[in-house]
Amino acid sequence: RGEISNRFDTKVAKNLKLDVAIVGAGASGLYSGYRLKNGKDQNGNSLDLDINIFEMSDRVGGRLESIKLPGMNVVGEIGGMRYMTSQKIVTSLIEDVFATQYALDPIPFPMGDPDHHLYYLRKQRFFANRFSQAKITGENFKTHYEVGEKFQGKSSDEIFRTIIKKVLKKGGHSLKKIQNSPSPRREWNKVKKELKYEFKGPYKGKYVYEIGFWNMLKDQSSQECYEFLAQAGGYYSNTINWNAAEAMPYMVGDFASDSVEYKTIDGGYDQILTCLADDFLQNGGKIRTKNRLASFEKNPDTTSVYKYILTFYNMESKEYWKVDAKDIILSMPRRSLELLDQDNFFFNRDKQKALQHNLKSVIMEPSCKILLGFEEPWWKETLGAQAGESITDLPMRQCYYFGVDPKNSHSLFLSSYNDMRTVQFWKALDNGEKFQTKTTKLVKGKNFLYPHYEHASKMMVEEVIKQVRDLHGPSISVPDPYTSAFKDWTLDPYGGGYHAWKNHYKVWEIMPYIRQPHEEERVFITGEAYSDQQGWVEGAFCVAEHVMREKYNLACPDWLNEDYYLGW
Ligand code: LYS
Repeated sequence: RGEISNRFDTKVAKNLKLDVAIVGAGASGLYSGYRLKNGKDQNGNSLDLDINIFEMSDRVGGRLESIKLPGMNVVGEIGGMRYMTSQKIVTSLIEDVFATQYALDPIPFPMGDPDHHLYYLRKQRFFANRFSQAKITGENFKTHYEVGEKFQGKSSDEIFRTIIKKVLKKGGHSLKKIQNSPSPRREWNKVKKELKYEFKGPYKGKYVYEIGFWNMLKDQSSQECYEFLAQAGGYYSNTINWNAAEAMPYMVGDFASDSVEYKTIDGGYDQILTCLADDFLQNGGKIRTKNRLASFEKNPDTTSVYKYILTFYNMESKEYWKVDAKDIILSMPRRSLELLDQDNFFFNRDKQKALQHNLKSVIMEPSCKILLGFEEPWWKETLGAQAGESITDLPMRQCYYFGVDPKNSHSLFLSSYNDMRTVQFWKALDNGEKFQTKTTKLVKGKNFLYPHYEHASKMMVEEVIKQVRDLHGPSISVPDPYTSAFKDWTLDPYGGGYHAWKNHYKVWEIMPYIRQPHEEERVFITGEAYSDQQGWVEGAFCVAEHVMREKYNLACPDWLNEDYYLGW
């Protein structure tokens, strides 16, 4: 992985003329490059195009970033960390295409055992199995939330499912039927369009996509029950007031589902993207890092086949330079798009009202992670946890008991995975003295920082450890960590760790619109942000695959089932 960056170009290249300029070397940009170079048209022929991928940072991978902390051979994920086996593009690439080509090793992403995971909500500490156990013993387990008689004793996952089933039923649909259909996602998309909210009250007769998920949850339960759902669910992003119709399959297909299989790649999830990059380079593509797109214009020479001129800022030479291209694929999230020149022909804020309106159809969701390294996996003996997570309403929100180096005891702990409003809590601590890596029996030298990722501040580590101790309670002693890493995906150019559709917008219209906002222009937009699997690599891949089929006439790759549903 270290060496792939040696094959990136960072310099200004004069008189560059391209068939396709892809901007952004994250999941959707790399996938687009890979498919354009590797794919075949309907007649089985390669496209033979000149393609460059431009990237403003010095690395590829976007919001996937696997790092190695000192003193352990366990890889830490500071960004996206897993996939679901129901997601066929990412799964086939990892387990089929690249498993042979690059010897990728897909491994389970274990969620551990709820008998050994904790909840700490409103100062009440209990094991995650408490709800299911109470059912066996007949106890009507009461949390510190007045969720009401109807929902008391139910876990947040159960309540989500109960509410979603009920709304579907009243609208004339059945969750079972959707989930048992050959393509639940295709079926959901039909339902999302037509489902009406048929309950008495302020939302009666509205389409579900017109209301927010918070609106719906509160209406179906109470504000107090909503608080329970938001906090016990681990992610604030899942319960903000986003598009209720989009939220329904999102919740039952993943977070509130009991049959999800998560996996990752041994040695780091970002290898899925470095493999795409490597294949693209091997097939003659170029990746130009440290080049930031500033703007793009139409070629004043209207007879030229190179319809567009892109202006890049080269971070090394600190100069602007120009590239001619026939097509542009903007593979970037909302914030990155909005950082581009908003006065050019494409974005023009006075003239391109539809695009400007539609770009705002998604909410950018702040999120950050704090990783800690420990000399011992303290959670194993005291808590009995092998993997998986504990959840709290404290600003750390979710922690994950990650791997232990098989050769020694140094262990990785995701001490905070949090999103939306809690990110501000940590942001304020992201300054001052850094937490220095300490000498251990395996880490030599003293007080040093590793250069290739950001460390947490001393203050942040002290605060997060305090919360971790609070969550685990007095009977579990949590030692001091020896090293840390911190990543806030809210910062530019990302604007957030992931995205969510706003209510009211007709997602089935926006998705195809965003892929090619102006019919007469070959400027495409791809990425997770405007996908129907937001917060997942698969979302980015599906949108890019759509562009490959619709705009480049590529045939379905032989490793993917022709019927696999790519979404709207
Ligand atoms: N895919 C992400 C995860 O597994 C979830 C993002 C949640 C966004 N609402 O944690």
